[in-house]
Order: sequence, then structure tokens, then C-alpha cells
Amino acid sequence: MSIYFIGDVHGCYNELCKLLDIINYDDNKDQLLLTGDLIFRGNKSLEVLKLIYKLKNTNVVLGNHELNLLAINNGILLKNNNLAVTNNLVFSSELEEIINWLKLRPILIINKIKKFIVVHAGILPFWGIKKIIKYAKEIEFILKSKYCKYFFYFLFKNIVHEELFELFTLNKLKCIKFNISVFTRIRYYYNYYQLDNNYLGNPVNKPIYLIPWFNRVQILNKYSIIFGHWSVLLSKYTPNKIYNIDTGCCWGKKLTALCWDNKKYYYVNKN
Ligand SMILES: [Mn+2]
Repeated sequence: MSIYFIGDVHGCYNELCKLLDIINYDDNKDQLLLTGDLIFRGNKSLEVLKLIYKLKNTNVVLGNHELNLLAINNGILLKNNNLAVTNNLVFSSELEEIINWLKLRPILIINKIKKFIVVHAGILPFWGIKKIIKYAKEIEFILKSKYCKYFFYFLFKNIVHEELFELFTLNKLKCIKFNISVFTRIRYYYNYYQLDNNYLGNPVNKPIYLIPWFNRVQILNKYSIIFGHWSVLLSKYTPNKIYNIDTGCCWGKKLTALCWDNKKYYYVNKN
């Protein structure tokens, strides 16, 4: 039995199939964990979701694009940046069953025996493991609950439905919103942990005041971190025990798998 991670697929179904072939993935023996952003940008998002949904020993953390899809499905976001790509997925009759499955996916996967965590974008460096688990569970709890729709209004439109106060105070809701941004969107922060959404480039040419989230992460004495979301890194620039496996397949580069047992990388180039 081997554990494999695969980075952001973004609707690149053909490349995903090829990569599973290359690693000789066996659904009865192996485990597959994906870093999220399975969908959008590429044009075979539905095929990707159906494939992952059907595999038995697979899990995926939610990325910002899965959250967008859930918000579209709740009628809160109307469209994604590429309407043709979005429509193909959003108006599919097969989507409902998959959405019900997607809503139950975690924000964070933790393996306490193998000592790794999987997250879409990242964490804050000073977060300890207990805090990380607690923050992820709070988000997962809301997404699974009947308050999910109201929470998406808050997340995407900043509209506060008072039903939400049956769960949390406004301050707590703001913290949860911030934590979602960290888990699903963070690249750099500045000034006491404000997130930067403007500079997407690699750390070599970064503005001096920005700090990549993966510098000085405190849990590395115990855990490794596998993440996606930041394709310009191309698996470089990160410290030991932090693995970026989004290698920009949807941008014409490649799709990456990492085998946990031997830390070997496998690649498929974009067709
Ligand atoms: Mn992303």
C-alpha cells in the first residue's frame, strides 16, 4: 500500500488519468489524497469530480474553487471567471449527488501516524497543531450544517443573516472567515498576519515586506505539510518538509503526484 498526493487538477481530466496510470494507482491497495482545486480553468471538471468521487480510498481537501462551486450551487455566486467552463459543470444533471459529497470534504487532512497534513493553500506559521485542527473543524462543521448557505452569504457577500448567531458571535464568524482565507488562499502575509492578495509571484522577486507563509512554520518538528494553490512555486522555494505539488497543469505546465513512501515525484505534461 502506498500513499500518493496529487496537486491541483483544475479540470485537466486527461492528464489526471495519465498520471494515475503512470503511478500504477491501485484503488484496492493505495490511497490518493488531493490538494483541492479539482475543478474550473480546464474544461473537464465534471469528469474529474466523477472520477475522484468513484474511487474508494481517496480524499480531497477543499480549495478556493470548490468553495466557489458550492457558493454558485447555493445561488450566491452567479458565475466563475470562464462562463463556458463553469456552465458545463454547473448545469449538469449529475452535479447534485457530487455536491452532496463535496460539501463533506475536509479543509484539512491530518495523518497522525505518518505525520503529515494536507491543505489547499497553507496555514499561519505560528499556529500549533491543536489550533490548526480546531480551526479546520469549525469550518467543516458549518459547511455540513443547515447554516452553510447563510455562511456563504457572509463569506462572499459580507451579508450577515441572523441565523448565523445561533452558532457563533460576529467576532467568531470573522475569525472563521479569516481562517478559511488562510487554509484556501494564503500565499504571503505582511504586518502581523494580514494576507496579501496582490503578489502571486515566487519569493525570489517578492516585495520586501511580504513573507511567504511557509517560512518559520512551527509544527515542522512534528509534521510535514503538502499543499497546492501556488503554481508558480513549481515545487521549489519551500523549506524541508513542506511540499508544494501544484505545478500549473491548467497553465500549460504539468500535473504532479508525490509518493509519500519514497518521496518520489511523478509528472505528466499538459497535452
Ligand atoms: Mn487555489
